[in-house]
Amino acid sequence: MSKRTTIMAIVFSMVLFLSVSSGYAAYHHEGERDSENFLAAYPDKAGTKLDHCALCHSGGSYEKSTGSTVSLGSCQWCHYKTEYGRENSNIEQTINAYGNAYKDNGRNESAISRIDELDSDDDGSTNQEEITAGSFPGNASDNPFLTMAPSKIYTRSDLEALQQHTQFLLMNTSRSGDFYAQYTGVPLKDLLDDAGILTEQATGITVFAPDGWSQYHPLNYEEGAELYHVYGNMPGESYQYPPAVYNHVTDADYALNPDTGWCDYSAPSVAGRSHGDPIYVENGLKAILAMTRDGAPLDTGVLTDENKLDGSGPYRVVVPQKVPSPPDQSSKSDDQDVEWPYNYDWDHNAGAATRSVTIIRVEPLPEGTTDIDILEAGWSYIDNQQLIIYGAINPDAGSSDKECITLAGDFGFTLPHLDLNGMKFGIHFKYSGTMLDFEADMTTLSQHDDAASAIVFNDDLSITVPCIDFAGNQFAITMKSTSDDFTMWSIIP
Ligand SMILES: [Ca+2]
Ligand SMILES: [Ca+2]
Ligand SMILES: [Ca+2]
Repeated sequence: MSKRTTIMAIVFSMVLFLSVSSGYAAYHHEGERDSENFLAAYPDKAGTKLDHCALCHSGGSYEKSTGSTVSLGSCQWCHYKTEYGRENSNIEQTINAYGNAYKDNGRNESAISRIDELDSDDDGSTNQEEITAGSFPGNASDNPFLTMAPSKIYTRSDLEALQQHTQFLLMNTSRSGDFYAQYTGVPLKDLLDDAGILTEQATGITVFAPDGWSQYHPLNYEEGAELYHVYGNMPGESYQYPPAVYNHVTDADYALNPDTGWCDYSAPSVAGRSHGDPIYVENGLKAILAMTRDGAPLDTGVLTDENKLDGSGPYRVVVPQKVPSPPDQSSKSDDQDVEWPYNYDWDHNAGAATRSVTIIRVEPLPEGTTDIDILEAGWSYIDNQQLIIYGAINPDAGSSDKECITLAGDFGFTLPHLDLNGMKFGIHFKYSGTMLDFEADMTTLSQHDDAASAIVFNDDLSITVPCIDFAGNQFAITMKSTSDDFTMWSIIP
C-alpha cells in the first residue's frame, strides 16, 4: 500500500471506531453489566438492534393532560419511570418478559442459554429462534415471521431537492409564548407522494421525535382540536388550510411590553405588516416539514440534562391554524384582562407542530410487517439530518427518480456519496475476483460527489445500495466490510 492509502485507511477506520464508540456510550452506562452476558452467548448480535436496552426493557407510552400520547422507546421509558434516576427501583417496571426470565435464572452468562428454549413473550417462537432471526424475545408484537415495513430514508439534500414552500403564519400556543414566523420546507403531501404513499390504504401519519414525542395527523380533514390534516384540502375548498389575517396589538407585543406581552413579533418577516393585513402565501397555507425559519436552519434539537427536547431542528412539522385567530394570552398568565385573553376554543396550532422530527410512520403498517426499530436510533438521525418514512408506502413507486449505479465490465463500481454520521466520501469498489467480494480503493475516499444521492451507513455499518444495474437487470444490494481496516467488503446475499 502507498503511504497515502495507508493514512486514508487509518483515518477511515478511526472515524468508524469513534462513531461506534459514541453511539454505544449511551447504552452501556450506569454500571450496566448484562449486555456483556448476552453478547458472550450471542457474539454475532453485537451492534444489531438486539444489542440494546430494548432486549430486556420495554418502551411505553403515557397520556398527557391535553389528551395527546407520548410514546417512549426503552431508554426514555426507563428515564421516565425512574424519574431520571431519582426512583431507580422503578426500573423493575420496565423489564420485559425476556428480561425477567434472565433475571429469574441467575442474571449471568449461563442464564442466557438456560432460557433459550423458553418463549418468554408467548408469541409462538422460542427466545433462541427470535434472537437468531433478529426479533425481540421480550416483545410479542415482534416475531421472526414479520418483515420490516417498507421505508425510505431522506437526507437534507434529498429534501432540498423537492419543491420548497414558504409561508408566513402565526404559531399560537396555549401556555408558552406565541410568535409569527416564516417557515420554508416541503409540503407533507409532496413528501408523502415522493415516498410512494399507498393512498388506497393509508389513513394518517404519526410523526416521532427522538425524545419520544409522537403526534398523529389524519391525511384528510377531520373535526377535532388535535387533528391537523397533512394531505387533503379543507372540505370543499381549493386550499389545505384557510387564509389568515395578521393580528397585532401593543398589549401582546413582547418588544413593546417585555413583562406582560405574550407574542413575539420580532421575526424579519413581520416587518412592514399592519394589524388586519391579509397574509398572502403563494399556493396557500399548508402542513409542511419545515427546514428553515426566516431563512435560517432550525436550531438542532438536543436533549437537556432534564431529558427535555431543546431546539426544533433539523426538521419541524409546521401546521397552520384550521380556524385562524389572533394570538391569545397564555393560559398560565394571571393577567387575562387584555385584548386577547386565553381562549380555550381558539386554535393552538403550535402544540401540534412537532419539533425535531426524525420518523414519519404512514398508518397503517402493511399486513405482515413490523415497525422498524427506530425509536431507539433517533438521535443519530438528528445528527445526520436524516428522516425516515415507513409504513404504508411503496418507495419504488415514489415520484423521485432512483439513480442507478452501473456495474462496469470489470464488475467495479463507484459509490460517489457515502455518508457516515455526516462525514461524506466516495469509494470505488474493485471486484476482487472471488464471489461477492469487493476491495475498496481508499485512494478515492476524497473524491465524493455531493450532488449524487447519499447512501447512509446502516446502524450495523453495512451500506445499502438501492439500485445496481448489471447487464440491464436492476437490483438492490447490501454490503458490509469483512476486514478490520475496511478495505474488503462483501455483498450480503
Ligand atoms: Ca417469543
Ligand atoms: Ca417476540
Ligand atoms: Ca396563545
